[in-house]
Amino acid sequence: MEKTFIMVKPDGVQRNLVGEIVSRFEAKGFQLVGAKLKHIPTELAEQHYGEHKEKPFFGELVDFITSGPVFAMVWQGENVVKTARNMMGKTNPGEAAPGTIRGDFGLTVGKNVIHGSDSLESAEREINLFFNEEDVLLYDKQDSAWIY
Ligand code: RTP
Ligand code: MG
Repeated sequence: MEKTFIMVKPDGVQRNLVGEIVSRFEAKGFQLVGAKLKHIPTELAEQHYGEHKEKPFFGELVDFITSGPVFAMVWQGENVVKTARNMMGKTNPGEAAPGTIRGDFGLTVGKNVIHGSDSLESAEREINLFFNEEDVLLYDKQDSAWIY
């Protein structure tokens, strides 16, 4: 089953948006299979955003993403990579549609609340950067006495 890497950025954690964002992915029907609060070391931030290392905003991006804890997650479900990107909205919150996470909660491109993998290849790379294999839990939804 397809998986993607989603992360509430430091601004989202500071603004108490973790629960709201988790709720949106749960309500959509995706399954949470990995999660942790993490203060990203600079080296990991530079690896994660390696594709942007020549961009003028790279230093600012790394400073921001390492400025406080992020909430890193792995979500699973059909077409989750693309659907999650749609739920996040455009990179610049000023252009992101209302109803999307960035459209509803973001103001500036530098602090846009959430990260999500942009392809299947990125998802695999990013999940491996942030999670050990044993910390991604594959489990069935159970129809048992304790779900009510
Ligand atoms: P992300 O990787 O964080 O999920 O965002 P994205 O795919 O929508 O956008 P991407 O092009 O990968 O850019 C990564 C992050 O860099 C910051 N950025 N700043 N100042 C600027 O012009 C600028 N452009 C991009 C954003 O915070 C973006 O999320
Ligand atoms: Mg990106």
